Amino acid sequence: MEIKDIYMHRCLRLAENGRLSAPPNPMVGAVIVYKDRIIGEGYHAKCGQAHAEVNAIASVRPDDRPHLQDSTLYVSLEPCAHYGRTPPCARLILNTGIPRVVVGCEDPFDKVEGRGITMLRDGGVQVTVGVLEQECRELNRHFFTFHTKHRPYITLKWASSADGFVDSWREDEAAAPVKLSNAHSLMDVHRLRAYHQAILVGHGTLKADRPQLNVRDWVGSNPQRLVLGHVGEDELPAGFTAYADVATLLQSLTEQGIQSLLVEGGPQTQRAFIERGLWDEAIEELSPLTLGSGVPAPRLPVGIPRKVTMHWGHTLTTWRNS
Ligand code: AOF
Ligand code: ZN
Repeated sequence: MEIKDIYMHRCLRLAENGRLSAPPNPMVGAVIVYKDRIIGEGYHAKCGQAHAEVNAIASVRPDDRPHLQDSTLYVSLEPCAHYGRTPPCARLILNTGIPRVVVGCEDPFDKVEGRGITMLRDGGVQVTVGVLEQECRELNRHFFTFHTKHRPYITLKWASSADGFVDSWREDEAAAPVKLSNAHSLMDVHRLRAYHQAILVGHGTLKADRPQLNVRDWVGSNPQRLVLGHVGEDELPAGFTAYADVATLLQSLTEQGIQSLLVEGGPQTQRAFIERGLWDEAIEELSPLTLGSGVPAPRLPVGIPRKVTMHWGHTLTTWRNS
């Protein structure tokens, strides 16, 4: 691993501190290096607050300030060039006199899209672009998908028995659903919820399971809770919103600036996304329980999973669609 990769790794680790509160802004980390010594670092903690570069520059101690003129700033995302909720970072870097900037990846947001890099180069800064580029894009895959595909990043998630069923056949609508998750995997589900801005089930799951769809077993705020299909006002629990179909739903979420959607519905809802190719990531939690018969789990038209992990007796399999 080259030295620039090591500093970019540090930027990525710093960036992750913003996971729960940076969205819809990206997670970004920055370090300032003077003669192989980190003299400043920062990350973007919350949408509307200071960007990573601003925090990194502010963290430099007074006795290290003169060294800024001969330092390198590493940042996991291209410094911004626009006036948004905060002023442009590229301008701040120029004003600070930092002569070298190493950028993880370009910013796909149409108000930036290379302009930050151009602004720095035009100001005489030596800019290197594309260090741990894949990792930097992967960290902000919700943000990248939203800005390049103009729709939210879609994660499908379901739990299945070892013999491939998501539930038993329930004659009685009031009967409780089979519990496939355990206490540990439930924490994982709630973490996943906290990392998404919206969450969706179908009207079937809403009626049968009465899910709360909130974040109880993890930290973070609740995603916007949505139901797919026609649901009467009187059937809709407080805090839930109903949508007619997949296309209308995605258009509305895009207009609201919602960058990530977690689909936790049953097989019918999952299929509505799978059939249209409208998904980015799918996670199946395989429980050791067997049901013998029941509602079959969804099937994906893709082969090799990206990742398989064992977690307290449950197998988590992740597929990617791109
Ligand atoms: C950076 N460093 O740490 C982040 C950046 O409304 P604002 O001012 O917060 O701008 C939001 C946009 O700025 C966001 O869409 C993305 O393009 C960029 N985020 N840029 O230089 C950062 N978080
Ligand atoms: Zn910025």
